[in-house]
Amino acid sequence: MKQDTDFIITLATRNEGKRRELERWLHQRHSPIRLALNESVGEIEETGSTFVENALIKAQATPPVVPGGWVLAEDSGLVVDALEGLYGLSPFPGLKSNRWLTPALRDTLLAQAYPNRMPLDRMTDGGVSNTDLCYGILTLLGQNANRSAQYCCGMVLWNPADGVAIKTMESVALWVIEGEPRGTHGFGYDPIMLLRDDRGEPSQHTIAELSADQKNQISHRGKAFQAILAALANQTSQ
Ligand code: ITT
Repeated sequence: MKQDTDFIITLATRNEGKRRELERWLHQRHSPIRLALNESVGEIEETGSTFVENALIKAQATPPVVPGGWVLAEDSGLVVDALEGLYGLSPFPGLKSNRWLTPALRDTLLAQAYPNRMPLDRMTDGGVSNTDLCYGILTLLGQNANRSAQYCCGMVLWNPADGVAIKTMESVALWVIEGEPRGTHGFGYDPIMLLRDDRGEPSQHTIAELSADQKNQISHRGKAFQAILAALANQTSQ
């Protein structure tokens, strides 16, 4: 990185939660890198068969806001071991974490289990809320004792000027709670997810009950960003 403009990386996402987490991650580390959004990019069809393939598709569909600059994209999702193969998704919900629950399926699945569930929060592109997605997973798991899960993140840093792509894939081990979603931080499935330590023991608090800094220290996204920036530093120092 030689010029000031090289410190601006264009972030290819429409998800506010992801943007907030990555900016906070850079801020905590006093990094000179700044993230910019390219507001002119609409929804990008995710047609890949892996998280990394989808991240590359998003990166390549997003022109950098700085000529010659890098573009960062990630595709992430939840994997629930006991629900493997459900609705033809392997892993489940995997690449479809944001889209597996249609409004019709939500109404069938949740009407009986949670007739008095909380009002809708942020709507996903699929027309259901993050709260619905959480209740959907809880309903499908029911009393199942196997509550093992992972967050996965495929991340790509892409330079359209020279066609270079730096790629990584990271995950963190989780455990799905029993009972009601808890916590207001983070986004997506965080209110129903506990972290697991090295011995596989679930934490006491859900990820949505952690502060932004605490989540950033352990998140799949933070781990992926760390690996990408290390590879970039390695490349630019050669
Ligand atoms: P972009 O494609 O615009 O980046 P998106 O929300 O559609 O935004 P993905 O296709 O990568 O992003 O879907 C990821 C979904 O997986 C996300 O919307 C959440 O439901 C879930 N997810 C991923 N990371 C998460 C996290 O850190 N905490 C909670 N849920 C997460």
